[in-house]
Amino acid sequence: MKELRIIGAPSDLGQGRRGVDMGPSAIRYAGLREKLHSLGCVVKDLGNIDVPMPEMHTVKNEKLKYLDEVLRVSQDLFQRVQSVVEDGHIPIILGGDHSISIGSVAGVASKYRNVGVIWFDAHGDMNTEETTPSGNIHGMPLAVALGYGHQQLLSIGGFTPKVNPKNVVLVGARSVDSDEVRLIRESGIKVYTMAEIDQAGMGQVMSEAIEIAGNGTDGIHLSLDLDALDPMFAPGVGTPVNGGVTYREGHLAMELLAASGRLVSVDVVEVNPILDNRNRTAEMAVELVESLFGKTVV
Ligand code: EXY
Ligand code: MN
Ligand code: MN
Ligand code: MN
Repeated sequence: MKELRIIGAPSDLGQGRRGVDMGPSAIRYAGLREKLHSLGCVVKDLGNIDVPMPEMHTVKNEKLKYLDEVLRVSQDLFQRVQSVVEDGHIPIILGGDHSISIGSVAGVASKYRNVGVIWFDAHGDMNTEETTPSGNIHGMPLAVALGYGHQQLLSIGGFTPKVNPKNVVLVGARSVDSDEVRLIRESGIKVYTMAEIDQAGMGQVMSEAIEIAGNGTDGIHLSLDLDALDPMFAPGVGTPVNGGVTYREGHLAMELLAASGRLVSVDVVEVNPILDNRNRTAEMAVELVESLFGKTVV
């Protein structure tokens, strides 16, 4: 029976909207550990990694905001996640913005050198310092995992790339920058935009995504960005985009992943309780993770 390990990564350094550093607390407040325990999971909460407080007005790297601090968070999270997967446990990494996946994917891939990835996101997260429109590193973690971007970000974990593009699937995309599109096409990853989900249905899309990320790999890392959900169901995110995944589509995706038995790790990112009312986005996140670990309606 695989055991679950919760790791909080309360970083808002990858983007400009304060509050997402409280994501781990909001998710814990929504009862993540207790609900997984009541599903029969063995779950331990390992607490949070340290996140540095940047000095005021220290714009060292014009292009990449808070680069030095993001590097420290990534290295620390890499080590924490690596020790959990080395123990044979499943890490549940709580963001924090999506830049934390630079460290989490490195930690997972250090053990599972042939890990597949399902990137559940409204965005491409495939920008580099050449293409970024914002300088926010939370728009870059998938590019970094694939070996594109700033050398210091790629060097986290001591190896690059972290993943093979033929086993990487982006699901839910509906807000991708024009320069990002070129890199996405060049990289060779598989993309299911909301249009494909509308046409084929989430069931078909996720079955294909699980096949792509899970066939012939060491397992699947799910990077769950709550902004993949329609803002109706996950309003408390820093970069909301209308026309997203519905409540049931989100659960179906998690239920199919649970049934596949191929999950080895999961990020849960971009929950910003300051932008929410009544903690709905964190509660949505917890519900999805419950479905990911086997909660069924029956
Ligand atoms: N593509 C835009 C940028 O790079 O700034 C927006 C990125 C949003 C990223 C969120 C985490 O998914
Ligand atoms: Mn153990
Ligand atoms: Mn993202
Ligand atoms: Mn996103």
